[in-house]
Amino acid sequence: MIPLHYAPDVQAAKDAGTAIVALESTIITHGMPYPQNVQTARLVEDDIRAGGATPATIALINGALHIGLTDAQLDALGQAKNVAKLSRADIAACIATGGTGATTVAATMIAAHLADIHVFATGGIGGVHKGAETTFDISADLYELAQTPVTVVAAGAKAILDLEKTYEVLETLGVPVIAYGQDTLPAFWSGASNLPAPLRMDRAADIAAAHKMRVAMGLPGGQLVANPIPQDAQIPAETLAPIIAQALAEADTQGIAAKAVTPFLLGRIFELTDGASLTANIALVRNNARLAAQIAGSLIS
Ligand code: PSU
Ligand code: MN
Repeated sequence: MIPLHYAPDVQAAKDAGTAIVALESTIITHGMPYPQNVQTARLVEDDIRAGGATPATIALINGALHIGLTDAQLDALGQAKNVAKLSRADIAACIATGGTGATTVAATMIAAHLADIHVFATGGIGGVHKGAETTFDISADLYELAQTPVTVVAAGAKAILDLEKTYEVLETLGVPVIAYGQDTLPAFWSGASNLPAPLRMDRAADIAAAHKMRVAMGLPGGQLVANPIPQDAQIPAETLAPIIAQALAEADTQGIAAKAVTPFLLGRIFELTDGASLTANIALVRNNARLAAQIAGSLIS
């Protein structure tokens, strides 16, 4: 038996058949500093409620997969040090041994699917790291999108990545990448990249219809909805480029590898931008939560 624990409001939404949006916890434990991480997690949950859906933040606590966290659980997770970062490779072992950990995009998709939740909002997915031709560092998030039927709303892949290679891999894996309301793919902290979007949709209802059609056709996997950061919150890509380059160079010099790469880069970019990257990250996650609530609403109507 899989130890799935539903928060009371999530259970009530499941029973009533109303809209639910899943949220991940690695962004809380490894993506943002305390206390902004917990504050943001609560704001994002409120945004989803304001959009007419029920938020379900997912984490593993003492071997139980929690679908929806209490305020106390959220706060404890946000303050905890050395929390495990759980992806597809780790999640079953961690449950089986009674562990505690935060779920990445990949692990959150797995948990959301087990909980029969179809829409999930986050900041930016993992992808192909720069230099992957030597490191082979490609996020498990991409392969999860290819096999687990959850629509993930993100501001695209994080701009610390090789975006061109990331979208090539998604195309190879047959993952629909839908830019919301524009013809180019967004670039996380920046509204647009120079990459054309494979698909564009302007209405949440169309995204929901495409999700349903994939299920009806028996196509495995989910969809990536690439939702640009609100214009007034974005940081121009030219401003960020030298900062990202510096953070990448430092990661290389310090031998940062595997799971530590993304948290290290986000942390350094936060420091090098005097917190501006975090402000933008908060704005884009909230924007994704609002769109995800609309998609989840469209899916049930
Ligand atoms: N979105 C954010 N910040 C984050 C993440 C997403 O705004 O920190 C997390 C997600 O959990 C994603 C992970 O799955 O970063 C990517 O990690 P990696 O590159 O090691 O696969
Ligand atoms: Mn990696």
